[in-house]
Amino acid sequence: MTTPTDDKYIYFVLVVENSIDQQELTEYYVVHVVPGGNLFGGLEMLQKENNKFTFTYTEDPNYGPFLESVNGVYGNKEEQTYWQLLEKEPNKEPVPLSVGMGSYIPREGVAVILNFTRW
Ligand code: B12
Repeated sequence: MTTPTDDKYIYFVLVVENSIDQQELTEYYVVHVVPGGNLFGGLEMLQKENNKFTFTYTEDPNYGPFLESVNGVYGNKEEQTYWQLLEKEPNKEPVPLSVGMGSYIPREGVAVILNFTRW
């Protein structure tokens, strides 16, 4: 893993949680993106560097990448489950992202939450 000491990267915490199966432990990762880089790029880099994190996505013609699975847990239309994306600033409540992971640009110090839930 590269551990740059200059400000070449933006760092944020990624939280993977499961509100449907409470047995699943919440996981935390430190992710980096290039300045102005999107969440999707950060997840790609994390997957490359950390063998405990995997994800899959489908490509939507209008909105870009749709997060389909995280660490082997898949959203499912029939069961109405999906991976919800949220942003949490320090000392604030989490807020669902209004754009997908291909359009969201993480800022230094935020936590991004991937929450497995129902619609
Ligand atoms: C229904 C819906 C959903 C459902 C889709 C499943 C279902 N019920 O069938 C669920 C709840 C899963 C969903 C999730 C999300 N959604 Co949504 N969703 C919609 C909504 C209201 C209607 C889409 C639809 O059915 N169109 C009609 C069908 C016939 O067309 P379709 O092309 O086949 O629709 C598919 C795509 O829209 C896709 N889809 C839905 N949402 C999203 C979001 C992203 C980023 C992608 C790539 C694809 C995608 O799922 C639809 C069914 O297969 C639209 C707003 C709107 N009124 O259009 C928002 C909308 C598309 N969603 C949006 C967002 C932001 C999200 C989330 C990122 C929210 C979040 N914070 O987690 C997540 C996706 C996270 C992920 N895993 O990547 C935004 C996208 C904006 C953008 N520029 O990226 C929209 C435009 C709402 C808004 N903010 O104005 N969504």
